[in-house]
Amino acid sequence: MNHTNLKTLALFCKVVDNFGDIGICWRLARQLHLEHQISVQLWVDELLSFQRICPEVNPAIDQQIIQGVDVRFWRNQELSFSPVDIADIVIEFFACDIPPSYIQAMTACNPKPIWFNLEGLTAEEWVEGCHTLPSSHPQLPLTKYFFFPGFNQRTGGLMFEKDLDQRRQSFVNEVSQGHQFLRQLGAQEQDLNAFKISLFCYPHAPVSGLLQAWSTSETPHFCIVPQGVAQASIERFFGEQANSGAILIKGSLRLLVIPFIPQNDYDQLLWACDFNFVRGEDSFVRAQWALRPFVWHIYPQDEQLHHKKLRAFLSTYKPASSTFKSLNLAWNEALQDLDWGDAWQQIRNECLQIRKETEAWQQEMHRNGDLSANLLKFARVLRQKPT
Ligand code: TRH
Repeated sequence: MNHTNLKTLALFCKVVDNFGDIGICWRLARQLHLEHQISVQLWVDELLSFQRICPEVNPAIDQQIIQGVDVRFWRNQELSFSPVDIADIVIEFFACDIPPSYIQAMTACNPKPIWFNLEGLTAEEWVEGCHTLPSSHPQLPLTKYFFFPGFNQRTGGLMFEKDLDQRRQSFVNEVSQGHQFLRQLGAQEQDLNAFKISLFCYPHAPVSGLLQAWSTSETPHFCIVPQGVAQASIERFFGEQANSGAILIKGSLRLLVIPFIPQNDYDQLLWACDFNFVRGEDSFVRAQWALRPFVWHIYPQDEQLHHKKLRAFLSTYKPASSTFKSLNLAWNEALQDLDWGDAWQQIRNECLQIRKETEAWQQEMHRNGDLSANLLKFARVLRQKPT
């Protein structure tokens, strides 16, 4: 038997909240299947959120093949498994507890599956010491390995598809393609030449200062917001309802509310805009691949832990603009009293420079290797190790 022959993988995803958990797992599952010919089972405990980012998902069925990935509804912890069901590689995302019967069946496999806990992304230094660390099961003869995404070679890197940059480049080189994409979302002709912004943030983002800056700007601004995002703040600012399809207008600002769009389309939205507001983990990484300036709304944590994470990222990230840093800090309430109008004017002047520096950042990140390839490489090393 060829012990390096790892062909099957089970990825367990608990949707804790929002879309990042399934967003990341779906991306990883597709990439492992498409680029590495791995047969992937994706176990998800909540199919409705999945359907929002992938409309092919039918939330009413327990097992379906989507884009080559075997999607299974993770109904409960009582699901029963035997050794033949167990994949060569098992990933639990964000330390979700996989079903006890699955773990029990893992012990009966020979060789035992390679078991990972895929963790969340942070630029903090401590992850370098924890990445790939083994953790023995307290009772069973099984070892689980921590795998951390990250921004340098001492981590698992970031996810990027092989053809991503080529797809992005052909999209941005063909201006009409971007315009056509925006028209389909509901943009009108005058919006296509405005300064285009996509807005994806948590409800507590201090949106009004920026809406004010855009509406009083000397140049036209066009903002695209998925329905439900910052809805209360937007409605307060415009004094109108912000339902899907609405175009809200104030001064130089036109704001279009769109429905949630499929994950691949969301990439195109990032490419089609001049500036992106992103959040969480997955859209934050995709904004970096879009090579546009962005502002990151980090997922809030107790005791302001997220401010530490934000600062760690800002000191790692290549573009040196101090306005970029202030905007990101203020957007996350880690900096008070920012003059949004001045800061916006300033960042607009720096956009070209930031774009250039972002390209260098992207090349550096790509040199760390793609997360899915790094994970498989490490799994193969583990499989060759004598047990
Ligand atoms: O939705 P998020 O805030 O997700 C998460 C979760 O809160 C998670 O629990 C937490 O651990 C993590 O953040 C840090 O943001 P994120 O990560 O950007 O995920 C959003 C996903 O939704 C991403 O894959 C892009 C996708 N998306 C679409 O497919 N269509 C859309 O219209 C939009 C706006 C996003």
